[in-house]
Amino acid sequence: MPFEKFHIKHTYEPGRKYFAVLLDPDNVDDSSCLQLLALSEANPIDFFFIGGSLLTTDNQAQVIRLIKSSTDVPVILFPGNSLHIDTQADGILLLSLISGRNPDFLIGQHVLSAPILKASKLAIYPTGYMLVDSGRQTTVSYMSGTTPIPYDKPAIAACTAMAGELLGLQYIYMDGGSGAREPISAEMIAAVRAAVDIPIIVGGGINTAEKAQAALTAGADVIVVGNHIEKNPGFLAEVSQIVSSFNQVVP
Ligand code: 1GP
Repeated sequence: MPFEKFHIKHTYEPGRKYFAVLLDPDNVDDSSCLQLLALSEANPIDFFFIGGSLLTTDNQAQVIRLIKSSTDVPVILFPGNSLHIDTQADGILLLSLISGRNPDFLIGQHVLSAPILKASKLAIYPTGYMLVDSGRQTTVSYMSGTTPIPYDKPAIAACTAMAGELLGLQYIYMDGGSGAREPISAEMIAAVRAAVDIPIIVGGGINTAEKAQAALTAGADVIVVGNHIEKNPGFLAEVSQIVSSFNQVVP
């Protein structure tokens, strides 16, 4: 079952919603990290995702160390490439960029990573990563040299997710890219939800309570928020509350 390698409280339950806070190691320092850790004590979150498509500092190891020494919230790598693996983390989203046609991000980086991952204790989450156009080029589309799925083409997203599921991938991550102008549409999330049975992670441009709510209502199992929490840490508490209210109605 998804996420089962984590401690029992994080065992995946269908219908339950999850909240991941994404930290880009280039954008946080010890003090902002400690502030978010304190907030996450009072306002439960399910995961810290750590990473970015381009890292320009060597801060990632320190961020992971700090989180691991302060909380038992699982730390999941969200790597831009095989250089971003850090075995201090609990797990890794092993992303195959299935919306793109760049072999390096479909299999190339994975070949480089395989021996390190196999020898590590990291929990591996094989994930079909789908970039969706958000109105402007994002770092990830540029860095990966791939064309995102058009914003208003839910059928393409649904067929791509289906193909990922049929290939054996265990999660779908729909991403508008960090700081996306618009989050992925509810229509596209619902189309992917109807097309696959595996958990769906949704991120990119979620910067209001309404947008978080809309993604969850449309069928996201996990929502990821990065940018807006970096700028406005109090948003962590807001999203935590929304996710909890969804989970209160789970039978
Ligand atoms: C980006 O999905 C993540 O890859 C989160 O996006 O930074 O816009 O919240 P934001």
